[in-house]
Amino acid sequence: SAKLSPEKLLCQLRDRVNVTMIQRSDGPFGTSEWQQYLPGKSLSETVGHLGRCAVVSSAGSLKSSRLGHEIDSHDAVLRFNGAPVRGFQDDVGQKTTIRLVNSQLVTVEEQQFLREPLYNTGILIVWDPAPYHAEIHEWYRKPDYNFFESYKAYRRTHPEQPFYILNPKMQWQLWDILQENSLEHIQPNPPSSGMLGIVLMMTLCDQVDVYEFLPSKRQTDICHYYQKFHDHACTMGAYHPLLFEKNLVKHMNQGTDEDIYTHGKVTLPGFRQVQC
Ligand code: NCC
Repeated sequence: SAKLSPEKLLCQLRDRVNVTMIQRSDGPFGTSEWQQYLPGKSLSETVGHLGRCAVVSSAGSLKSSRLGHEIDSHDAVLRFNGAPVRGFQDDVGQKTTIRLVNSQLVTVEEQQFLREPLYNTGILIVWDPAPYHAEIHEWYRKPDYNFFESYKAYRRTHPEQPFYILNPKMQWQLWDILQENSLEHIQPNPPSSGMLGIVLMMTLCDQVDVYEFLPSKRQTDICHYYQKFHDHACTMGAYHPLLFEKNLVKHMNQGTDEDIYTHGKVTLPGFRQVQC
């Protein structure tokens, strides 16, 4: 259903989605208090130049995939929310370079977030659903989940671990492109962590391999590879425009349909490789 050619779509994503982390110069974060909390180094300084990257969805279809070695062969691996590696290495690998978490987890599951060693590996990035194209001050006054105190508490206990806040403006820049390339009307909710993470890695890496975002032959109603919970909405979407995200990613895939079927694997170019 996508309207633009894959090449044009990649250019639109590259040129219109501004992936940045909150910095000291971002309005309400310019206070002396926030200076102590925001990381001193930029994300690109922290990660350096990345070649091949893997994005690992949390889908149940990763179970029994035995993709661990392949995933770990990448220069960097992105995981989401509370997705564990311990006990699941054979299927999802053991490397975690970046973990993208939503503000609900940081707020509602604050005690686990502050305590679980799972979160202490790699670079953390938190994102929060902002109002449609809201100005940063408006979002700061009314975040979807007020995760700021929990963020600060984590920073106090883990001052050496890089922990960024995703600038919320990219969600709606990305959503606009999803809407423009879909024939149907999309609910005005921000893209899933999965889709945000894919675009984030496209800004940092030369190549991005995404695992089980487009389901393989192992497709299942089991929501996560690490839980027994069944819900069809996990793969197809309810709150997030997940189906539209998946159509868009399928349209841009540079790998084969065979790779999707057997490995749930999609290959996307990093924006540095895209010529417009
Ligand atoms: O489930 P979640 O997502 O943490 O999954 C991370 C990303 O993996 C992709 N996914 C997941 C399951 C599945 N069967 N198919 C998939 O393609 C999606 O791209 C998804 O984004 C989120 O996006 O942040 C989400 O977070 C959870 C939950 O908040 C966290 O796991 C923390 O506990 C949401 N679930 C609930 O609120 C109940 C989920 O809707 C979205």
